[in-house]
Amino acid sequence: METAIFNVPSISCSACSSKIEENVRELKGIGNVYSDLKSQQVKIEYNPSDISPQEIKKHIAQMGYEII
Ligand SMILES: [Cu+2]
Repeated sequence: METAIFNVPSISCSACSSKIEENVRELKGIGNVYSDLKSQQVKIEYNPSDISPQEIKKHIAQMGYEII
C-alpha cells in the first residue's frame, strides 16, 4: 500500500468529508481513507497495481470536489 494526500479545499463540512471517504473506499485497491475537515486534506492508502493517484483524483473530481 502507498499513501496519497490530496488537498480538497471544497470540503466544507463533515458531510463532505464522510461522503468522500465512503465513495473512495468503494474503489478497488483502496485501503484506509481519512479525510480531515480542518486541514481539508484527504489521505488515501492505495495499492498501486490496482489504482493510480490520478484515477483517485478523477473519481473525487467527479463527485464535485476540486483537488489542488
Ligand atoms: Cu459539506
